[in-house]
Amino acid sequence: PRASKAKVVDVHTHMYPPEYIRILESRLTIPLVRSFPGATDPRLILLDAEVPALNVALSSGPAATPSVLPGRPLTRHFASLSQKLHFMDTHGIDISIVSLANPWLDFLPPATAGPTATSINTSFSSMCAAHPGRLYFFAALPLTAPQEAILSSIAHAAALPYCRGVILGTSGLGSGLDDPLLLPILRALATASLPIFLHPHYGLPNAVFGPLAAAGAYGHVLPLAIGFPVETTIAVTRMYLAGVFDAVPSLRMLLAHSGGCLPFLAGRIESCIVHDGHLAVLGKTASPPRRTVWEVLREQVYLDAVIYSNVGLKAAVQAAGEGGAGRVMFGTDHPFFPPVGGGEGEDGVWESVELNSLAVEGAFGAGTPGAEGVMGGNAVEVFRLFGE
Ligand code: 5CU
Repeated sequence: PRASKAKVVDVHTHMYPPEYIRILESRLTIPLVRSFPGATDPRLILLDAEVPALNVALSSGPAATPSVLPGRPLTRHFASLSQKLHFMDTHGIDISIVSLANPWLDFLPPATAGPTATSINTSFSSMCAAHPGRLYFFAALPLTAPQEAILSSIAHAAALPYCRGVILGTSGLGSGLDDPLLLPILRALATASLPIFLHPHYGLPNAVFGPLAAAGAYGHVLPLAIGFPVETTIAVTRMYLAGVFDAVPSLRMLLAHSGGCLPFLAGRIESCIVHDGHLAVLGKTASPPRRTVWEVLREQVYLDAVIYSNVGLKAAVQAAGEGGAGRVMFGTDHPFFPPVGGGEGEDGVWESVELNSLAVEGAFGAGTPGAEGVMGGNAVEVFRLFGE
């Protein structure tokens, strides 16, 4: 038991409701779930980088056990509410803001995306209602559906009592988050006071990682450690360059993985803008009136603390500016990054969680106001987690 009474809040924690798993089980292309002979759990295959291993596994025939299993095990942690609560109890987490994991509803046909969003968001809402004060959620949006369906889904989510925002990937309506056609959606979210939890999925093209990666030599390290954060960095920089933050000044975003590389690269992005001859001709470099990247980060952006080291965490806090510790929030990424080996180890303490809480202690000192804010106090205030 912790000595401190300060709440611990996990803002980055995922689930796939059973109906979502059923959709994945019915699919022939990624994202999909497949069982292989000899594997304890079915495999969850999500990322483009996992397709070469999937193809090798499928080519060995339905009765053969592949030498390398593609994707990751679909453990009981992905869909089970009791497992989520057990995980929270094991790690001293008082409150979780749960979200559908990637790739959300991005792959659904336009006709089914809207009804699926309604059904999945209602499931999340019912889960939260069964544990009032312990669970809240970020809703998923049917981004492949027509605009009216997306706007109705936002209205539906905003009316659900435990909804505290929406989770989005970087694809937007298909052309990214700097797409002018997305502005009505972003405005509707801002008007409904629903912040966006921005999370990567698409990473970088496999070719960037090279043939050895495609042959499986480096496991999942490159797409997860580099592809994901770079994707987030590019998506937010595109939004900044397109003037999205100025067009929707009340929009608020929580960026996964401490904003990817943004805390480290914001200075370079700024300098590249200031020194860009083309932007100068367009009158887009002078500040003011331009809000700098730093200003936008400090005014419209929150960062999670899922960065696994106090070096990255300190950069995130500094990027968030004076009082920046108030804009950074603890997360676990459960059920991803379980202890390797599976089995009973998954019911104990996860090293991936400890690395993140140790990073907070290392950056602020255990039990300090800064640490307590990052571990939970900030999320309670920002996401209004007051127990209703
Ligand atoms: O391990 C992974 O691939 C992932 C993922 O897909 N999504 C996520 O949130 N974390 C890890």
